[in-house]
Amino acid sequence: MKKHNKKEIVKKNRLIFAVDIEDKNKALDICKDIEEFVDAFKVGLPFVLSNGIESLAEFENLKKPVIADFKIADIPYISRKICEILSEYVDYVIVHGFLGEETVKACSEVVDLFVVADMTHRGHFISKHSEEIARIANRYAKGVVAPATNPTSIRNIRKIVGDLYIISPGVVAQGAEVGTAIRNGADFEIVGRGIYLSRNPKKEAEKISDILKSLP
Ligand code: BMP
Repeated sequence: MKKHNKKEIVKKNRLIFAVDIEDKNKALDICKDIEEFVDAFKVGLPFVLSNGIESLAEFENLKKPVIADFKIADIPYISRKICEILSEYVDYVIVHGFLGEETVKACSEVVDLFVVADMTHRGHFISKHSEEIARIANRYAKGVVAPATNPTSIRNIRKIVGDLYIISPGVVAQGAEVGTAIRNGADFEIVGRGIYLSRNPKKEAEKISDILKSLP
């Protein structure tokens, strides 16, 4: 396996596209089409389980970095192994923080991380531990994932993570308005369905990034 050519995430459009599309050609076509309006592609299990891990290599032809969203949550040894495999294809990996410091540290030794500090849906148990998770992320990660659907949570997490990147899902399809997360301290907003289910993904991505870029 050739060494992956690392791409850094740069804050310009402040938009990350969630590539939760099973059809590889459709996914890559949309990514190419909207690339100028996003800062990274977040690729998760729907894409990788449908197309195989080798399909991640096809993102090499795009200019923007890839964040693998597998929300890794296992013992340190296994989590690190998964991150090591992913590091051959992607630029960043999302891991869960609730597994504790040892798991996050082990992963951070092999790839750059974003740590899930809180989530967008109702009924989970992560919020109770968001601050502890944010403190762990502070030591080992490039950034954290925090919910656009809960601006108070973003503000609390920002106080702990200093200038770490906060990337924030929940925008459009899950009800958060474009710009809410950034106004409350996030660096990037993550949008999936709001772009790929729209009639014209390119126009939609441009519209969203125009709004995000205009924010202070
Ligand atoms: P959508 O814009 O279609 O709702 O997609 C949101 C994306 O962000 C999905 O890939 C989902 O896995 C991810 N996500 C989320 O929605 N909430 C979280 O708390 C954490 C996530 O990673």
